[in-house]
Amino acid sequence: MFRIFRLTDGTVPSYGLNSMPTQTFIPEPAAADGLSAPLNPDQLPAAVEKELAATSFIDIHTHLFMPSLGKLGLWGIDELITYHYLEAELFRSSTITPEQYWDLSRQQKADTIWRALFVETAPVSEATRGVVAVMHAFGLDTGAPDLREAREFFAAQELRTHIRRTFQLAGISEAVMTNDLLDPEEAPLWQSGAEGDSQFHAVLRLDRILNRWTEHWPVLASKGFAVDAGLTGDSASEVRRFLIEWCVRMKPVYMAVSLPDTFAYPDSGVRSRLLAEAVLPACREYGIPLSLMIGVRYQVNPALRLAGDAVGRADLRALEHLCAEFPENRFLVSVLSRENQHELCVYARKFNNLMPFGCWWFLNNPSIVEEITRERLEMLGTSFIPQHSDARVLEQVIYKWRNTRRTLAPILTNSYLLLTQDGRQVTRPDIRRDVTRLFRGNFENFCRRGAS
Ligand code: RAT
Ligand code: ZN
Repeated sequence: MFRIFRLTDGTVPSYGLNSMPTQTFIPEPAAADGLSAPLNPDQLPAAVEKELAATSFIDIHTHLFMPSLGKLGLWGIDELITYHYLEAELFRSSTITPEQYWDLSRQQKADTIWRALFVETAPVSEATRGVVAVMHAFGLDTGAPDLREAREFFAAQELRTHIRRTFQLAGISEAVMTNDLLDPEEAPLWQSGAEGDSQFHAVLRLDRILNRWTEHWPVLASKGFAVDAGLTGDSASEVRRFLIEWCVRMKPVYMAVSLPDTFAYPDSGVRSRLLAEAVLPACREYGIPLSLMIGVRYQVNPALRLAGDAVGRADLRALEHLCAEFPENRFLVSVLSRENQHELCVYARKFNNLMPFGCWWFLNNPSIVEEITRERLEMLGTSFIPQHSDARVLEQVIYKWRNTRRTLAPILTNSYLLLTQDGRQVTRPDIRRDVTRLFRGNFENFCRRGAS
């Protein structure tokens, strides 16, 4: 059974996954109606599709926000069309310059993208096809000459009802947010007691602290924490105190950071010291994992703003050192470079405090998801988390999860087919157990493991 996590003062935080009922998604016992009969090879595809459709997933990394965080939560057609994945595609299909584009209003931007990527050309890229799938899910005209009908539809929705319907269409029960404790817009909302929501879990995102300490340490200092640029004196333990204070406030299910392709650990920089002396001790104290998303080449084209980042191959020995040096910590890890995927699987075989997750950002295309997922199943069985949506706009979860189910169905089917050919029978409850483990149980158990 799961242990209950206590803070150093002996109190038990009532945060997300600690308070989740542990039995909710245990597969039903085999029924006497033949459901547990061995499946023939030709029954496997439909059985896998059915179990994938029937299981409600946990979306373990998004940029969505619970309703009490107000305007931070993006939704609706103009936000969908101006997703930064589509902005990057616009500049390839239009003569508009980034400078001209940034000067437009939100609606003018969406109109420009709609015209260039949906009217004047077939929307066959993954991100454009996603918009089509979302519009279709809501019964909107996917070939419309303009966005009038779609705007009217979204303007008529009541947010909380719309969130419930969207999650249902996506087949997810919960979404994990990305909460920046140093964001001047977001932090005050938490400080004034933003109302929790059982469909959303918080995550303490540490990019500003770990990647841009020189710029951000004065914010901590201004809040009364004795820190300085060089991390001298009590600085590290003060950062740790700051993080625990935010854990108690936000009740995060994990802490997280996105890291460059040049990420190294250990090194002589301030980030290594912050990790070893503040972040990892705080994760241990609060009993939660640290998520490392490694491999971004930040702002290779700053004119594109959010769309201006690229990818680089990382040296995953940093991960090896962290997993070995901190066996009491758990690491949820996604790597952005296709070339790093195999090494990640090998490290996961060496360290059970490492949980690979997702096919992140530029990897979230069927051809690459297929390759990565097959590799993970072959090397790790079902002991990984295949996907997260990374949705920035609410309705994106519909297409991202639909695509994940569609891509994964034949891959899982093929694994079971090979298994039956090798002499092991497969039943529907077997498939249900595995799908539940991949898309819920592995995350729930990994987050709870540190609770003491
Ligand atoms: O996928 C994205 O939207 C990226 O821009 C990043 O936000 C990335 O997912 C991250 O969490 O840093
Ligand atoms: Zn993200």
